[in-house]
Amino acid sequence: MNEASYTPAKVWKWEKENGGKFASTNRPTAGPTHEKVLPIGKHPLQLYSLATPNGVKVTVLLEELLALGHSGAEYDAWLIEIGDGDQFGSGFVEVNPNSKIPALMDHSTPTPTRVFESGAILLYLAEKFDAFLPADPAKRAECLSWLFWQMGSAPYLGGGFGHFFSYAPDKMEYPIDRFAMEVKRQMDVLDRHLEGNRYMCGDDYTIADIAIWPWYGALVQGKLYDAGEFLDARSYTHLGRWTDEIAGRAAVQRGRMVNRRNGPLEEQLRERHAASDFDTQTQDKIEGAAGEG
Ligand SMILES: N[C@@H](CCC(=O)N[C@@H](CS)C(=O)NCC(=O)O)C(=O)O
Repeated sequence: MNEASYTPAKVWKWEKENGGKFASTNRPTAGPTHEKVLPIGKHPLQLYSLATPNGVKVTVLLEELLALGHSGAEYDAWLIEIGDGDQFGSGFVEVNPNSKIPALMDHSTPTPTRVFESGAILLYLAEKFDAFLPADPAKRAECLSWLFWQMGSAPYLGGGFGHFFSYAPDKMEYPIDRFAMEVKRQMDVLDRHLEGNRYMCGDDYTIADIAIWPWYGALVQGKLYDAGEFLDARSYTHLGRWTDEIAGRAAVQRGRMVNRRNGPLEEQLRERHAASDFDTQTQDKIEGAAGEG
């Protein structure tokens, strides 16, 4: 496809073979494509997810809640393979009609409660356990402002910059340039704010940090779209300081392993059903045991 020669048709039609990563799963319609019942484990919270930045937000918060001693935050994390279309199974669509991970079912309520959209899940869990969300109205407003800033901003980073820089079949200057400019502006917003604040909402680590770190922290660490150098991400030094501090938290290190399908095998805990799984069920151990048999 040559961007300069493209004239849109009068009415858009779905060309299934438009190329690019995810071309086989992306489609212009909603609803289930096949029947599939979701598994339910023994814990109150059932998470259906994958360790993309949006998925990692939730597993980090759950691990942080457990680290604080909230045993009600025990969870089963089931793997949803979005590349295989699991998000279009009937059971998943019942939990999230928008067919995107992460999706959560809370079985501790009188009737099970479904929650979808990572921001809604973070807020639901923070309110349920009264943690990582300030009680003071002004601080709470600041925290929610940054939480919703992330929800509105990350699509320009992922769906805009990431898509055209990394996934599109051709490298096209116009969209890459436009979205790189916006992502650099967003990093500057964060950098200026973090110059005077330890965390996004001041002295306390909150769900705003938990939402923003998996996207913008990963970018600074060079783990997202291999774009750290292109965007000169390490030049945002306050953002870098915040990134490194959060990366050092034990719960963050555990959370980013859950439902992971890429990277070193010892960092992949594809499903999580117990705290001990981090010691016994990582992919290096599972494949090692299979090799011995
Ligand atoms: N706004 C949503 C975005 C969720 C989202 O985009 N999830 C992606 C993975 S990061 C997904 O499930 N994609 C599958 C698809 O689009 O079919 C949230 O924050 O939860």
